[in-house]
Amino acid sequence: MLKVHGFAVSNYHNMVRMALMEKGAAFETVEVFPNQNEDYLARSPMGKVPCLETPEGFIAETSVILEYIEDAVPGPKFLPSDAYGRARVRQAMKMIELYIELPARRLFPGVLFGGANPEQTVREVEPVLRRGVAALARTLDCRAGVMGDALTLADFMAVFSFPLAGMVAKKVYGWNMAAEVPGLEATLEGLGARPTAKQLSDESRAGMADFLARLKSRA
Ligand SMILES: N[C@@H](CCC(=O)N[C@@H](CS)C(=O)NCC(=O)O)C(=O)O
Repeated sequence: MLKVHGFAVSNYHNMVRMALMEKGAAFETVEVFPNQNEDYLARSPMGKVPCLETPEGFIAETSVILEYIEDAVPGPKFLPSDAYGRARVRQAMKMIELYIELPARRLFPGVLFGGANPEQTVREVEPVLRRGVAALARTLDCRAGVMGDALTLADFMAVFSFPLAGMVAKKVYGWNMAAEVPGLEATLEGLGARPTAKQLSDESRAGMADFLARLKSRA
């Protein structure tokens, strides 16, 4: 059986788990936190979370894991059947990761983890996020999903990436990021109300206190 290694508060971990849940797949979750132990590095070469344990071995990197799930797990399809449609979904996934998730993450320490964000980081991240959001406004097609009416792999990234990045942008810049992408707020609301996303968000909220205590004990 597939096993997802990660922890409940990780939005990347939840993207993977949502894809498996939406496929209707049976899988196990193994609680692991990012680490640099040799045995974990053999599974996830950067020591990051999540990684997926398959019958043939381990796979790391969320977007790659999502593609593996799409290829290997029976159930509903989350990529269009035509090459251009698939490429458009992959473009959205890459853009969400590179231009929303990664810059927003630079502000997590000050907003989510009880630390402080250096002024320079705060200054650097804003134009990057604004450019990313403007680019996504040109790219996404927000209806039931972020790339049209069908649920796609891009939705599993969007539903865990945008709300957290949006919360950070609101707190640091007083900026309602999602409002700048036509239809995105309603789409995220619909995606977030899916039983799979709701369950994972509830688990993430429930795990937050423990996670913060863990960070504090390691500081
Ligand atoms: N590029 C990785 C990023 C995953 C990632 O950054 N996960 C976080 C937890 S949410 C992590 O492991 N952080 C520890 C680190 O960056 O070393 C992916 O797509 O899976």
